[in-house]
Amino acid sequence: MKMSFRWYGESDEISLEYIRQIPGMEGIVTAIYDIPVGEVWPLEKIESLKNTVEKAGLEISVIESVPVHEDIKLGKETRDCFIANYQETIRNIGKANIPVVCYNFMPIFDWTRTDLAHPLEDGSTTLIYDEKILEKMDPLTGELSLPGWDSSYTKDDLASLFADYNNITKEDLWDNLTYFLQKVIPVAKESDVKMAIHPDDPPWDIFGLPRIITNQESLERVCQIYDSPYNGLTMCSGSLGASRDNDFPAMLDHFLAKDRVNFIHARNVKLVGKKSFEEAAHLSSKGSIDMKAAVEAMAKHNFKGAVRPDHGRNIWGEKGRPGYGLYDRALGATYLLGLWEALKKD
Ligand code: DNO
Repeated sequence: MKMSFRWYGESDEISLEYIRQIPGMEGIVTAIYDIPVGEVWPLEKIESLKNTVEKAGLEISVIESVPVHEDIKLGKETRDCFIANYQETIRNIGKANIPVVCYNFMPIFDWTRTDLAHPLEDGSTTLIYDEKILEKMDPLTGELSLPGWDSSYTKDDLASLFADYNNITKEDLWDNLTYFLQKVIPVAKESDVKMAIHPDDPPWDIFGLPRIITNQESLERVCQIYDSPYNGLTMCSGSLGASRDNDFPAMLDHFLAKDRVNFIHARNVKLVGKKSFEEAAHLSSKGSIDMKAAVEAMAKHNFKGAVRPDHGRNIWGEKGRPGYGLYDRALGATYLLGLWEALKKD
């Protein structure tokens, strides 16, 4: 495994220098954040990002994410132009020799939580998802502050997007994903860039919007749409593990055996209800996911790709980007590397 760390570019409060000081850290997971969704990422910008990372003694192991324009997910006529731009971005990422691109196919909202700084009894704070609170949230009227979505949407943009999705069923979304993959994977193959779809987080419908990448069956279906290692998965323990129906280590083992895992996100969640959860420290004992079993699967298949410690709590007084502070993620990396070393030595 290649231990990697997400970095939000020059605006990130955590410097590349600090990231490099985490023992065993090799890769950076990042993106270009100032290009509007749907436009081409110019090669010069990608190369300049790459140089910045390499100057700091690290390398870019994954681009997370190249976002997919809503018109593609909605299957609008305008999608062909956005897909052509996406293909061009993948070609440019290939020219810069960056091996993996992570993306998702969630309608409008990316990862969603109901509280970004929930206090824990030890004085740290964490992200939580409480089903009852989510049911009362209305993205069209309330003031939403969600961690992982494009806050540039106005209320009117949102209302018209919601109206567009009114007519979209899950099967429509599958058709639109199929159309996208049929056009993008051949280009990814030519460019030697492995695509890695991220599961929906949480893995169920929210705000009445359909979500389809939620379990083993749906990941299988993605793989079958285009049977190639270039059409692969981001196995995210926290997203998939939020559903009681998913056995994350077993799923990871399954898709590693098929050589379809191109990227891994490792974090733990504590399930506190049927559809509610708290993000936990990475240790198995702190959450509901058996992280040792997950790393065992990686070791068994000798996974060579990038793994990043996903969200951390805010600890030691750190007030960072929700989920993306330095300390708890660094502890997570160390814990994962410890498990890996022990298993590899066995
Ligand atoms: C959350 C992340 C997601 C992820 C995207 C991938 O922390 O895992 O925002 O980057 O869904 O496209």
